[in-house]
Amino acid sequence: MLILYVKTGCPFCAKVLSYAQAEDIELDVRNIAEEDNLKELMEKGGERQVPYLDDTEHNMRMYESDNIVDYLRTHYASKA
Ligand SMILES: N[C@@H](CCC(=O)N[C@@H](CS)C(=O)NCC(=O)O)C(=O)O
Repeated sequence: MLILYVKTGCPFCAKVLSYAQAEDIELDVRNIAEEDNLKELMEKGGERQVPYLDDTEHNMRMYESDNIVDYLRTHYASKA
């Protein structure tokens, strides 16, 4: 499962979301406006910063929108 932590109005989150949508990559999007999601993010990453990706299947977690887009492109984008 690909979990993406985001915040409303965050342009870096929007960039990742827009890339994933264009490539038909399914994300479980969790907004840190919800306390439980913020708590999860802090437990996993230790910093209050979004976007943050948790690829549960491959045990890979990361901050930084450019790195997230690169990761999605390399591992999940359609090669067609
Ligand atoms: N260089 C980072 C910048 C991320 C960033 O600045 N995120 C802001 C929201 S747009 C953030 O998490 N701020 C902390 C907060 O809103 O609590 C990236 O490209 O992902």
